[in-house]
Amino acid sequence: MASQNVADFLLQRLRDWGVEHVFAFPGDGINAILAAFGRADDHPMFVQARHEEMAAFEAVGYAKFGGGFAVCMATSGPGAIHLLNGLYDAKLDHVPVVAIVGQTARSAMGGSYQQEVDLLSLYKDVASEYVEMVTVPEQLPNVLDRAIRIALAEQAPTAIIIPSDVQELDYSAPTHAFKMVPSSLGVEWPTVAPDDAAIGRAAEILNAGSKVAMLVGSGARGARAELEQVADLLGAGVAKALLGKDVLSDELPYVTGSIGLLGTRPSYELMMDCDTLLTVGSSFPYTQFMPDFGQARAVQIDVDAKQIGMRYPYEVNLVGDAATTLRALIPLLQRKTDRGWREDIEAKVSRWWATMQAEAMVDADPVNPMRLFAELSPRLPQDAIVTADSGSSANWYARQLKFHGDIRGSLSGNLATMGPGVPYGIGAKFAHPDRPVIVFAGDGAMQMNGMAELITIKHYWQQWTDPRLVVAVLHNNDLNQVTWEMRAMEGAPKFPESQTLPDVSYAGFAASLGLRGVEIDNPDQLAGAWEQALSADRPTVLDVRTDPNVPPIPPHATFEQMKEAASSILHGDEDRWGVVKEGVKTKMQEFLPHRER
Ligand SMILES: Cc1ncc(C[n+]2csc(CCOP(=O)(O)OP(=O)(O)O)c2C)c(N)n1
Ligand SMILES: [Mg+2]
Repeated sequence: MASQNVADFLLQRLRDWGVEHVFAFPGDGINAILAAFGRADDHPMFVQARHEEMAAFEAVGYAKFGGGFAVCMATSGPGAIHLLNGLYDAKLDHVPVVAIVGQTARSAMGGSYQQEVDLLSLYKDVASEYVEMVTVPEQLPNVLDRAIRIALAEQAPTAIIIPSDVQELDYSAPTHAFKMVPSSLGVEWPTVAPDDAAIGRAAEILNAGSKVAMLVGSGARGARAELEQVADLLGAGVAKALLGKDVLSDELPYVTGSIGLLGTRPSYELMMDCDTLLTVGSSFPYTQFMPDFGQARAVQIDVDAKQIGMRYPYEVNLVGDAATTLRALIPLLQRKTDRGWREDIEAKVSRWWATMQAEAMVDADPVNPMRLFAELSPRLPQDAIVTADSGSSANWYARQLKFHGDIRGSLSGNLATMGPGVPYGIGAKFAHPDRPVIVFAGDGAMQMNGMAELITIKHYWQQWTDPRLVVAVLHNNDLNQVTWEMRAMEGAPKFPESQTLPDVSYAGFAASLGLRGVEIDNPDQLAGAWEQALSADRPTVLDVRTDPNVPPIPPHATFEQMKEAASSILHGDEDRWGVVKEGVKTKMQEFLPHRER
């Protein structure tokens, strides 16, 4: 057998771990690995992004929707630096991503050499769970295997750095000798079962309450039946953290939807009025949307002891797998006989959905962005995967879309970075080429990253068994989410120099790539546009002229606060901002009646 170099072994080991795709961009720091991809007939597949940050986002999307871990790769220096934002997205949302990066040759290291960056120091924070440089071949299996196992065990990004000359060395395995560290493949995970006594104490608290609220997050994924049973026994309402939007169906009448600034009024009231709180698999950070201290007795369930016990003064912090822990709890729970609390929640939820529908139907200039989402909602395929970028679309994703069935959805929850919408969609397509994927992205996010990644879509879509990938662009010529944050939090008017975007035709750009590009400037086009995009034979870009004056009203805003906000916008520097303010004020007043209570 021809001798195998380190790069060949690296790819061999990735294949042994079942890795099918590597999201990457080339450079001479990884040239030997590229050559190895060639010798291996592109197995695993080298998925070429336009930019290393996009490669990292694609890996995050792939792991979020595909399960397991994902691999991204970049060259030394600039390539490794470009990966960082995507890797931080993985770190903050607890996603296992293994980054493999090149480094200058060992002979040059420490010589202030071209493209030489101290990558161990640079990656120390983002890959704090594990980052290691491979300097001799015998190290490789152990370092790679650990990077993978630790990424999975800690649900975190890890990184391995391989100097370019090491990649070219003949591979030699660790031997049965002093200072050699052999390694093996695979890992079998335990089910983390809760402690019996703690389950008893948790049940006592949950049985004692009469107004139970549940808060579920992405850590509760896979525990759908158990959550439904517990909610039924406790007569509880269930609010969902943004990353857990797909863990429980919005068709259940007691599911109050998203929580927080992007959340719903029934979730807000659920938390404000409850006397008992059960949190499962969520570390939703915003205390002001949680019950007041001393108001509720609370129990938290989380599989990760490092994440438990924060955010609220919980009485019992139960470490355990969500489904297993809930199953242990169920026999000890007494069914609440008074269903008044539950009935009240259900009435609020049904009123709220009607409010959302009414808000989506308010006329705007030209298209109300909420209507874009509202028209999709009833047309969402049962197996759809939905992503949203950071921007105003995150509000409408959270509030307007009714998830049900096996629909999956995600966004950059904790880093809240701009730019992952389209690359997450691409990652989703590689993880599930047979499922339709829908991306919502602002025009700012498209100009930052999304347009370049449409080129990646052009490059690969014909390989996907289901060609449906819809990118809906909220074309408002504004960095709208920040414009609204400035209005609401700074009381400041829009500053066009920072907020207004140059006008670009997203449909035209898509068409130039051979994708479907559809311009929409009339809300009556939306229904048909979704239907066509969801039955098209290729990816579609919906270029929707949305109105930047439609306010993302927070769930807890009262009618009075809304009126005040509208008037404070009006009483600024008329000369410069008058036209915009007039439009905003009128629009806000149109929304007020729907929030009156
Ligand atoms: C990398 C990065 N830069 C800046 C921000 C701050 N930010 C959050 S949303 C937003 C505006 C997004 O604008 P756009 O994509 O056009 O969406 P819109 O809100 O207009 O729908 C900005 C600048 C961020 N979250 N991430
Ligand atoms: Mg915008």
